[in-house]
Amino acid sequence: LGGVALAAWGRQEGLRGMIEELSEIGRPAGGSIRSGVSRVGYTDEDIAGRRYVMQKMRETGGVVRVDAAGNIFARREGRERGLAPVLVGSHVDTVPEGGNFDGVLGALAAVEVLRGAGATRRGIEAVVWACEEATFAGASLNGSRAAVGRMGAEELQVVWRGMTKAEAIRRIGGRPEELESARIQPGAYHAYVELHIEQGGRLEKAGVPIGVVEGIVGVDRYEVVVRGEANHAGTTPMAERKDALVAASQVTLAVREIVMSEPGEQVGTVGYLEVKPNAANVVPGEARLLVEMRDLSSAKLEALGAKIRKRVEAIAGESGLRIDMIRRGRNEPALADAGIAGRIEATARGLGLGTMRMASGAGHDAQMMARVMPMGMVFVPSAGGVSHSPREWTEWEDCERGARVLREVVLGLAG
Ligand code: HGY
Ligand code: MN
Ligand code: MN
Repeated sequence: LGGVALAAWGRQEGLRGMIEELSEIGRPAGGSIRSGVSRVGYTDEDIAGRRYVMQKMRETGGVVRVDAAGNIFARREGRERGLAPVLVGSHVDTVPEGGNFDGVLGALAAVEVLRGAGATRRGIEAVVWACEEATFAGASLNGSRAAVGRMGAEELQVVWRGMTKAEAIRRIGGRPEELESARIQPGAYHAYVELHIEQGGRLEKAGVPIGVVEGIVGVDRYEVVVRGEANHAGTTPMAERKDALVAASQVTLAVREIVMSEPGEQVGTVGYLEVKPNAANVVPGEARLLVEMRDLSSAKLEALGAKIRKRVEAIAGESGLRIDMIRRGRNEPALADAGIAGRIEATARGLGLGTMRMASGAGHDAQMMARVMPMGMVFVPSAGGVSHSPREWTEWEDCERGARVLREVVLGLAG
C-alpha cells in the first residue's frame, strides 16, 4: 500500500511540482506562487511557459507538434490506430497579474494523463490552446477558435501592442498564412475533456469537490473608440471641450446600467481602458474601451449589444464626439455532452467524491471544441471564488482530486 500511496503522492508531486515550476515563469520579482503570474498570450513570458510545457510533454514520450494557430499537441498512439483519439487539455497563457491555476491545472493534468496512460484502445492527445484569454484586442479562445474555423483573415490584421495578430501567431511558432491547416474536422477526435478551476465560489460554498459542467456561457466583446480633441487643460473652457474620457466614462456606466436593467444572470464589464495622451494637463483626445457581456443566451447578448449601441450613439450625439463600437469577439454558448457529463459524475462518485452540476460563467476552449466533438468539463473549487487575480488559489488536494477524475474519465473514453 505504501508503494501505491507513494506513487499517488509522486503523481501529486508530479502535478504539483509542475504547477509550482510553471508558476515561476512570469512571476513578479521576489514573489512566490501566491504572488500571481503574468504570461499574456503571444508575449515572451507566454513563449517561455509554452516551452516548459512542451518539454514536459516530450518527457512523457508524447509526440509534440505545433499547429498553424500555435496550438501545442502531444499524442500517445492507441492500440487501434484507426480509432479517433481522445483530446484533453487547456491553456497556459494568463491574464495580466492572474493566478497560477487558471488553465494551467488542466493543461498540466493532461500531461499527467499522457504520462500515466497505459496501452489504451484509442490514442490520447494532450493539447495546450494558444492565447485563450481576451488579451489581444479583446478576442479570446484564439487557438481553439482557429481550430474550428472561427478566425477570419480580417482578424489576422487586427493590430494590438504594435503588431498584427498574424505576427503574434508567428511569434509563438504558428503559421498564420496556413491557418486553415489547423482546422479540426468533426470525427477527428472521439471526445474532448477539460479540467479547470471553477473561478467562482459555488463548489466551495457547497463543500463539493467536483463540478460537472453542463453548459458554458456565450461571450460578446466590443471595442469602443471615443475620439475627442486633445487640448490644453488650463486654457480650454469647459463648454468648448471634446473630452474623450468623460464620454468613455458615460459609456462605462451605461454598460452597467443596461446589463443590470434586465432580469437574469447576465454580466457586463468594461475591464480595459486606454486614454490618449493620458497626461494630467491634457484634455483626453481619445479613449478606447473593451466591453464584454456574458450569458447562456445568444439572443439576450444580441439584444443587450443593440441597447448599448443605441446608448453609445446618444452619448456621441450629446457630446459631439465620434464614437465607434466594433465587435471584437463572439463566442457562442455551448452545452456539454450529456454522456460525458454523466461519465464525469459517475467517475467522481466512484472515487467517493461528491459532485454538483453547474454552468460555467467563464469562457473556455471547450466551448469551441463542442462544435466538432462531444465535450465535457471537470471543475474543482476556487478558494474564495477568486480568479484572474494573484489571490486565485486551489488547494493541492483539490487539484489532485480533479486530476484523478480527469484521468479516469479520459482513460475510460480511450478504452
Ligand atoms: O475570461 C474567461 O472567461 C476565461 O477566464 N478565459
Ligand atoms: Mn481565464
Ligand atoms: Mn481559463
